[in-house]
Amino acid sequence: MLTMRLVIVEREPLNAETPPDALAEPLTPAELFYVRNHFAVPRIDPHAWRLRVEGAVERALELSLEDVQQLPSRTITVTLECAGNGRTLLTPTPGGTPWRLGAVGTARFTGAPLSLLLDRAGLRPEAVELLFVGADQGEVEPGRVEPFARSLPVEEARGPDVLLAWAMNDEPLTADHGFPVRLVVPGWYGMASVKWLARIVALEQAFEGYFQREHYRYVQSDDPVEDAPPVTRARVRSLIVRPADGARLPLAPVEFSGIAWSGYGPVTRVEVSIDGGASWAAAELGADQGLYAARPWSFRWHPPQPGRYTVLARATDALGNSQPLSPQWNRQGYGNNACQAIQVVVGQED
Ligand SMILES: Nc1nc2c(c(=O)[nH]1)N[C@H]1C(S)=C(S)[C@@H](COP(=O)(O)O)O[C@H]1N2
Ligand SMILES: [Mo]
Repeated sequence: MLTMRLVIVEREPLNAETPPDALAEPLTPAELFYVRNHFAVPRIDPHAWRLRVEGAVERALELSLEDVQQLPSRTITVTLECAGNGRTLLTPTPGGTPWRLGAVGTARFTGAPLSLLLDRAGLRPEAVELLFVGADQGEVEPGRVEPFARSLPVEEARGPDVLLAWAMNDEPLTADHGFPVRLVVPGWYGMASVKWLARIVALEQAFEGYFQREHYRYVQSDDPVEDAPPVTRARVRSLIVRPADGARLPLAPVEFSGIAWSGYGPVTRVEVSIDGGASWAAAELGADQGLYAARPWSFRWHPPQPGRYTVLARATDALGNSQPLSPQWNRQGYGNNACQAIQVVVGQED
């Protein structure tokens, strides 16, 4: 365990994947939880930090960290996945951070329900979106500096499970994960969970910032990016955690195990194929950590003979969404939830 490290994808700013073995545990320790940073991590003095709530509200608010921590809190176990997870498995590989399959992690997040704060501020009827602005910023195009900022429709932002989180796995947030306060939007891909939260603005029009209008869109063709559907909830997906891709196994019973999640509802079924997708058998589902947490699964297999096998896993959620066998390509490389395929070699073969 002590030897596990983040898998570095980019050093400056830090972008790194959760090591595969860490995904076998119900909770991912903060130090091993994938990091997705667009800009340098802002250094924030927790005493000077204030969260402003403004725009189309009856009462603008300004809260200290203590104020936020004194609001009634909830703790929810949430799997966060970057929308770009698995981008490098698309062909041709789109530009963008070259994620393999480790841009995902599960943690207990504690914080105040955002809806409480919105009630205190009093949203005016003109408000259509809530904008969340991070304290980090940088040049997104030559000469154009923007903070990392994302909006949510009012109905989504008011959901009871959206948190202003100040703890992760019962410890204060680390700098990389958004200290002192981040938004956590359970069920949505990670980009919605704005770190280093500085301002919340009730907007009367849809937000048109760089990370809303020009990114996080499922662009299929040469159409203008802003016309493409936005990336929202995490598509149903499973990962095979053990054995590792390429493992050599003895000719003896083996257990495949992994995790499965969906931002659209609970995972109801995981199936495994040991013949490259020709036939499927049901895996067993493990302990349920709640609606937003990845569910462990396992599958015992008796290899019939030595050889090379292609093993796939496929999850289905309560809405009937299921993973495709091959990914749906899109220009920015988001939402690749195709079934993962691994190879294992049983017996003495080379
Ligand atoms: N302020 C800010 N918030 C942010 C980001 C960022 O770069 N800046 N990245 C987003 C993206 S794309 C993801 S996937 C998640 C990653 O959260 P983590 O680094 O805690 O895993 O944070 C989101 N929130
Ligand atoms: Mo992301």
